[in-house]
Amino acid sequence: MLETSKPSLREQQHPLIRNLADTIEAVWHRHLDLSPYHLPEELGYVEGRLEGEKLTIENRCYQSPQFRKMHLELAKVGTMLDILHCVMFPRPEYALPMFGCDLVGGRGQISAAIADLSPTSNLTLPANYTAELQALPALDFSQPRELPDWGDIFSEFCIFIRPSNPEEETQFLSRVEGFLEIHCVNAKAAKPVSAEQQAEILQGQHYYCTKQQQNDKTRRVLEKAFGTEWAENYMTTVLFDLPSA
Ligand code: BLA
Repeated sequence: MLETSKPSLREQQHPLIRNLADTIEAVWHRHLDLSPYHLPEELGYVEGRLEGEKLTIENRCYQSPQFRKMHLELAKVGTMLDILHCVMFPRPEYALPMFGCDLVGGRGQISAAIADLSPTSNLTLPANYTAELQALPALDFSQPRELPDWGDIFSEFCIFIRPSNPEEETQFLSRVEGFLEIHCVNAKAAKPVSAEQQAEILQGQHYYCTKQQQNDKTRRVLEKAFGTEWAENYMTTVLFDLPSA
């Protein structure tokens, strides 16, 4: 049975995070044949302390015939920090990009909103993805943000902004929904690839995860609350685990 009750953290999050979490799960349920994906027992729900505030992490994880792991994480640090993190890891037998999304905010304001469909082979997206992503309406955000050095994994369609008003929040939300619709529909139509191509896709996923593990801002939050070793383990086994060959 799939867990259908809403977790408690969601109601306490910034409205954009709450709405995006609901949207992501709605698109997943609409298109994909979901079954549970079991995280290590002790890492589904985690509590720690960061600068005197309670850090709570709530994970939802699914899999489907096309996706090895679909991870939606909500985290909250007292009233300081609200976080949504989501990654869809395709099974390596399909030439599909990685969907990734991160929202970070606090005190009523989202400071970072990022979403992308990132390539896993030759640093280019499949042609049908490129065509469909190009056909989405052009967007104009007033506060674009600059990608960090490790951000070479992201595609030309990556959005990284600080939303500056409710209209921009809505635009961001609908763009993520657009990404997910394109992704789920294409994933369902995807055919398994040759063993040779699988090896290349696995390598692409490895590269993506290795780069994401270099995000010091994520690491620092986790280290401060749970310690260096725990943070390393969490980043490499829960957030960005490398698929086994
Ligand atoms: C940025 N991620 C951040 C920031 C924090 C976190 C505090 C800085 C916010 C800011 O600069 O305004 C923290 N993110 C977390 C934590 C978790 C998390 C603690 O997910 C999990 C528990 N990050 C991802 C994914 C992407 C991503 C999937 O997890 C992209 C698809 C990107 N986050 C991302 C990027 C930055 C960021 C690019 C900016 C990094 C920088 O400016 O150096």
